[in-house]
Amino acid sequence: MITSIDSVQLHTISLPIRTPFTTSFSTQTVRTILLVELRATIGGVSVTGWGECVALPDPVYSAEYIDNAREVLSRYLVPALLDSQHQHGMTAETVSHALRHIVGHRMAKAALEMAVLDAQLRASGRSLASYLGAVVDRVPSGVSVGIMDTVPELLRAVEGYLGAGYQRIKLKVMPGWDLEPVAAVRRAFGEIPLQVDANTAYTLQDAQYLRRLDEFDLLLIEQPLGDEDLRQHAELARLIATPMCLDESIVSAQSAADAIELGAAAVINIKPGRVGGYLEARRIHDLARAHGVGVWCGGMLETGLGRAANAALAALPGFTLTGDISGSDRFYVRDLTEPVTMTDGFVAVPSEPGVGPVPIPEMLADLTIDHREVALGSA
Ligand code: OSB
Ligand code: MG
Repeated sequence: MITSIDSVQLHTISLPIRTPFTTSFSTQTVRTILLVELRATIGGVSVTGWGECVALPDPVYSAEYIDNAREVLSRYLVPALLDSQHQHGMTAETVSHALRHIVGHRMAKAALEMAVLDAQLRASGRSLASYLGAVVDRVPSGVSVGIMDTVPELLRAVEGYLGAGYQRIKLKVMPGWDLEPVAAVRRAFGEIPLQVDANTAYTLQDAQYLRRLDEFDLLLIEQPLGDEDLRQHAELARLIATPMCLDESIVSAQSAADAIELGAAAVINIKPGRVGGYLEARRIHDLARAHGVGVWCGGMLETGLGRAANAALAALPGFTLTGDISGSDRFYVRDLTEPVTMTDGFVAVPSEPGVGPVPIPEMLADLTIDHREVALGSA
């Protein structure tokens, strides 16, 4: 039980990205990230927990965006958490319940829950991996490759990632950048594990066109249609042979259950931030596993904090597909934390207490573009 929440600070940092990362919805050249630093007293010990919010600067992947996450955290979520803590006490397991009357804002809620969970685990000396039920000490590492200006440029990038040891390549696609780059990568590199991600760029009218991807023997196609198009995804899944994987559409265990029941998802990309936190992510894992639906852990260009936490989640037994858990150097020359490294195609699952890594104070100071302490008031 958490005795008291002593302070909550919101840090916004700006991390330069090595090379621009283009998806069907945007090009990122820096990763602006909101972090939650929570100090609490637990069993007489003062501990600090860190949470990383995966929201992007603009509402182009999800409705949430960084400025709105900062606002909802300071104005609603942190006060609601304090209020609940004063009335009923609190553990990481009760955070989502304490915040349930605030509609939506799952990425902001996930960051706060992650900070509480990190603090709680640090106080008890337990790792996130052990807490979640990890069964392996390293996870296979896949890489998400952005949309490029030319096919030769893409082939050079893929060659570099394969040479570095990445075990699976995911190509970002969109209308105008789909069959040709996929065919070129297949031709150049043979039977490598390959999949594509459209980030909602198509409609069901493209079904016959998307069927032409079947000949490339892809592991899956990720989120070809809109985030609310569950029924259409089910229909598309019946029209094409490539396994259907959902990302944006899955925002909770409930939507995962619906997608599975409808036949809209043969595979699920689990992103803890998108679904409200690591605990809901584990529920989706459990549900999918019970239904024989494979899951893998997605990424949102996390710093070492979120990257290490994702590696812990991906160590659960239902994560049967290689996730987007790359080394820090996939995106960052210097990470906020000690870098997460990919070795021989694997990322190690941290065994230190809590999430594992913590921000390097000098890096945090150098990268910070906004810092505020949430007024805890007298609740
Ligand atoms: O759709 O999986 C996605 C990055 C930002 C937003 C959405 C997505 C992605 C990625 C990158 O594909 C995954 C990573 O962090 O390596
Ligand atoms: Mg995706």
